[in-house]
Amino acid sequence: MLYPIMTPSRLVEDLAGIWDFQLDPEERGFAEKWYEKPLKDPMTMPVPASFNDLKDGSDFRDYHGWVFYQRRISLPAFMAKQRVMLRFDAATHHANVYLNGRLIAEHQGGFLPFEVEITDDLREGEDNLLTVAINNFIDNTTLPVGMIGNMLGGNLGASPEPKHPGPNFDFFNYAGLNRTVRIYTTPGQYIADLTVTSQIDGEDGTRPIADGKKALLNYTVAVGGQEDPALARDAHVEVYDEEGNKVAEANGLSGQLTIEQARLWRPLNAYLYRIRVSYGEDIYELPYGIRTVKVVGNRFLINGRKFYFKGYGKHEDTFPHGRGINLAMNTRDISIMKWQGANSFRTSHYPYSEEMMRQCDREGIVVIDETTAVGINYLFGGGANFGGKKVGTFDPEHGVKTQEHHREVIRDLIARDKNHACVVLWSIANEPDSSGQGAYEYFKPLFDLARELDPQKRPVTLVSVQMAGGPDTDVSAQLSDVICLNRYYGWYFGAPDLEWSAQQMRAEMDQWEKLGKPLVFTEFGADTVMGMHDTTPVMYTEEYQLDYYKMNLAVMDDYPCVTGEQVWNFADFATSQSILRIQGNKKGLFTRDRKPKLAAHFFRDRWHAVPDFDYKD
Ligand code: GCB
Repeated sequence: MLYPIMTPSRLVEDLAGIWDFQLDPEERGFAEKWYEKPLKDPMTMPVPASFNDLKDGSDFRDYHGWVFYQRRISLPAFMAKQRVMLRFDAATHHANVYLNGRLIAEHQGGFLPFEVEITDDLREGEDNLLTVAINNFIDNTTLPVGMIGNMLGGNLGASPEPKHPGPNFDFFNYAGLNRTVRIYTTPGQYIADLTVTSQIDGEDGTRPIADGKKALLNYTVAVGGQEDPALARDAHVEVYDEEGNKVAEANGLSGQLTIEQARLWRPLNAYLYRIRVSYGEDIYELPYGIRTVKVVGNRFLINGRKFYFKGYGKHEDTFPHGRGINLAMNTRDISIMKWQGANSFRTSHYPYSEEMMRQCDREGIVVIDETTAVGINYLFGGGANFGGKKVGTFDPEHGVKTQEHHREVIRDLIARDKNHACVVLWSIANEPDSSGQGAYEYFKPLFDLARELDPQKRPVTLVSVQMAGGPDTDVSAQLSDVICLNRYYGWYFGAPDLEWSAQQMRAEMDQWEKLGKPLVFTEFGADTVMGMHDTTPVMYTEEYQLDYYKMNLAVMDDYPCVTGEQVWNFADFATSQSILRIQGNKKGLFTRDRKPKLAAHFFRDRWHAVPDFDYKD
């Protein structure tokens, strides 16, 4: 799906602003058809943002159910001949969209875009009533997964079981219109999609590739509107370099472009071409970086050189935006990454905004792109609680029912992010029960799907939970191109005995090393309360976090297959309340407002010393 941009043929109108908003705790909204007329007693609500932290009281913050967003829209007469689209970048998690009282779209899944054509629904010369009903409901059919119970353990003697499922994952269930809502226009015959792959003449991605080689770009343009063979034949594609010089062109809806002396997109040294497509009256432009990604043995190669991931698992989480898009903080975060000598992050545990992906393309930040599949794991909290009976994650009767939606998410994620140079690895899921009965049957088709759909054939992984064990039990050993491990030796396992923890970690690593695949630590970390210090490094102090990391890194550095370290987490973040969470998860190297803890300075020294390429060779 194309990101909406202004071009000589397209207008984009951002619907950001203060909308009307109403909670619907008594579930009257649909029966009383709130979407047909102005909301009765609305409060104000900014869009885009999560609503949760914007008004006070736990009834509001922890609200569960339907909410209604509303505003009026109208379109200037000069746009009347255009095709008009209404696009939501992310509505979390379920959305029903009404225009002038009529349901025009429904979407499940809170982190990927959807759009609907409204050309014929708009009343010309009048205001139009746009209502978006959103539900933050999660259960064993949704991604992320919800369940009754508390994965982090509740207090003893807690109040009766909640009426609805809560998160089976460790981040606050922020909801609402989290990302931009836009109207955009195109001509009637329009460019619907663009797919580009590249090849460097004479190179297969296994040897270092220099700039200045010939690059071949294969492109396919999908179009919509009335079919017209002449328009298709005359479709024109041009490639411009960063200085604005035209370096290649071709005709037709698919074909090959030749750049005689290509400059490559490199981590922390990005180079983006501009691919400009014209089809009839429509014009669209795609920023595009040329680079190769390949796994050979236990090496992860970018442009033929062994890459070492230095970075983080992150969250889209700021105050008071919640999971609402925060362009300023994204910019700050990338600046901090560079300050620290990092080169990458994982979009844990859902696809991030398109703006962030485009910014990573520009800034040369390498991304592991993850789906919304977090919580496919009923091992947490001792198993899903069906009348006290423990059941397996993939149990046909009571287990997760997520596979169909999981397929949709993989399809939509790849459709959205397939052209990004920054994306080098797809993560199908975070910490599923990958050693559970039925795990292989669940995941094999999803890996196959990702491999089939990705035009660039990037490697595919799932991010493994410690409880899944080693290569003998964890299906990721068979399925993943890159082994991604979340490990908490010295925190959840073995703390505070770091020596013993190191021994356990080595024993596990001896197993993985034999597999001969590249391995990235996608999570390791210790909760650390900023400002808590001690001469003896006890848990939760900044000194313990530092010692914890030194121990983990000493082990990782001894294993040649380890091709990356991504700490958990970049910054402290909001979670559900529990006795294990102190106003949120405190494993950040930075506080939630991005102030460095002791360990942040340690990583700054380390990551400026550890090279981006050829580490340990
Ligand atoms: C994990 C999860 C992550 C949690 C983290 C923790 O394994 O993948 O979502 O936040 O552990 O801090 O417990």
